[in-house]
Amino acid sequence: MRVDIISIFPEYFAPLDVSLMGKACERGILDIRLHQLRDWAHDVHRTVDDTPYGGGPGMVMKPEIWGEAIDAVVGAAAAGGEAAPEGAVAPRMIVPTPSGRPFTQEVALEYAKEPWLLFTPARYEGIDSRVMAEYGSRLRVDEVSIGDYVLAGGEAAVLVMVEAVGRLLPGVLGNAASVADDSFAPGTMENLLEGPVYTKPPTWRGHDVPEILLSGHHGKIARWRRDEALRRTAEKRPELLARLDPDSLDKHDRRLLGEIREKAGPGGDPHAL
Ligand code: JAH
Repeated sequence: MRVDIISIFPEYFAPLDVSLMGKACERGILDIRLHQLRDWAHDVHRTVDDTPYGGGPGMVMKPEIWGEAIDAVVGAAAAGGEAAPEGAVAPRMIVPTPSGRPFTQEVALEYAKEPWLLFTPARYEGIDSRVMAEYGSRLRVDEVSIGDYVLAGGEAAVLVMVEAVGRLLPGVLGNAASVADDSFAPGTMENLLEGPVYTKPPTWRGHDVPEILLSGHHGKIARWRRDEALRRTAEKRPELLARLDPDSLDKHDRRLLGEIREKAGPGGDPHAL
């Protein structure tokens, strides 16, 4: 997968050379290309921002600079100056913003199927909206939020998304099964949190590893893990439980959820199933 990132802080992305993402880059599974937005500025000060129309605090990123930068990065391939990734004419463009659609595991899986992503993280109050309008009719543009808080800019959100997508690419994780067992993974873990995990020693500072995990009974262990996932989700994320597909629940699941609901009583969480 090719990933282009246009930012006034390309150095912010140094962590992508570390650990799993670094390995994916070395192996050629991920081809990350960083671009300094200011390279497309017009003045000696390399200005990328201006005051907002209608007044108000802060500054807004100028559309012309972004337009020339995106045209250069995307068009270099289209113009034949440089090869686009196999089968890709144009990238999917992703703009992090608190007002975007929520980034979820489902979105990460969708992005993992793309041959080419272009991230355009903003600073200040954001990018002049006409940039998203212009490229919305030329590329597929997603305005995406990684959570309900405001950052100083979109760069940290890009790091989060590249890591969430990158680990899903074929050959990046050693064990493909771990992706299916992840919290939120579509299928049996959809809308569920993973339960607790343990390693050696069997007793540490008086805390024991649950006996079932030492038993070697793989069927019973799988059932226990599922119970723990349901309990933990009910405890920490009751609004997720409400979104569980009833068809995805077996009779053990239903019985356990019944018990959990009984304990919560009529004054239990109103969002719970
Ligand atoms: C802040 C541009 N969803 C998290 C998120 C994403 C982007 C931004 N903040 C939070 C942001 C300032 C300027 C983008």
